[in-house]
Amino acid sequence: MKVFEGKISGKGLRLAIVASKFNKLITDKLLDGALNLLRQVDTYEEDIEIFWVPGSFEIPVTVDKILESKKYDAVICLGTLIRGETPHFEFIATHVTKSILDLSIKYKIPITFGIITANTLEEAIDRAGMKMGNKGIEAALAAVEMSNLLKMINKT
Ligand code: DLZ
Repeated sequence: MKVFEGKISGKGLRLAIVASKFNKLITDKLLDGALNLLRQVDTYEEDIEIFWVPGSFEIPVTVDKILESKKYDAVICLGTLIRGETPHFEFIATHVTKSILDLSIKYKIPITFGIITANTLEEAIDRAGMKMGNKGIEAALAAVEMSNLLKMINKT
C-alpha cells in the first residue's frame, strides 16, 4: 500500500497571493496570517508574490492571468465578503467560489480559498483571527500541503 500526503514545507514553492481590497482592514489580517504561516514553513520571501485587486469579484480573472504564466505552484485567494453590505452577496460568493474551483481544475494547480463569506462584520472579524481561527492561515497551509502533494503525484 502506498499513502501520499503533501509535506508542510514551503521550501522552493513559488506562491501567488491574490488579495481583495474591499473590507481591507479584515483582509489585511488574513494576509498577515497567510504570510506568517508561509514564513513558519520556510517559504523563501522572494518566492511569494502578492497581487491586490479591487474586490473579490476580480479575483478569478486575476488568478487566470497569473496561472497563464506557469510560474507558480499555488495561488492563495484572500478576501472578505459580508452579506449585510453586499446586495449581490449570493451571486458574488457563488461566482467566485465556482470560478476558483474551475480554474484549479483547468490548470491542475491548487488555488486555495481564504475568502471570508460572513453574515455580519462581527462574524467576519471572528474569522480573521479572533474567535473562529484565521482563513488566511488555513488557505496558506492548504496551498503548501496541496502543492507538495501534486508534485508527488507528478513523480509517480
Ligand atoms: C461592490 C462590493 C460590495 C457591495 N461588497 C463587497 C464585499 O463585501 N466584498 C468584496 O470583496 N467586494 C465587494 N464589492 C466589490 C466587488 O467585489 C467588485 O470589486 C465591484 O463590484 C467591481 O467589479
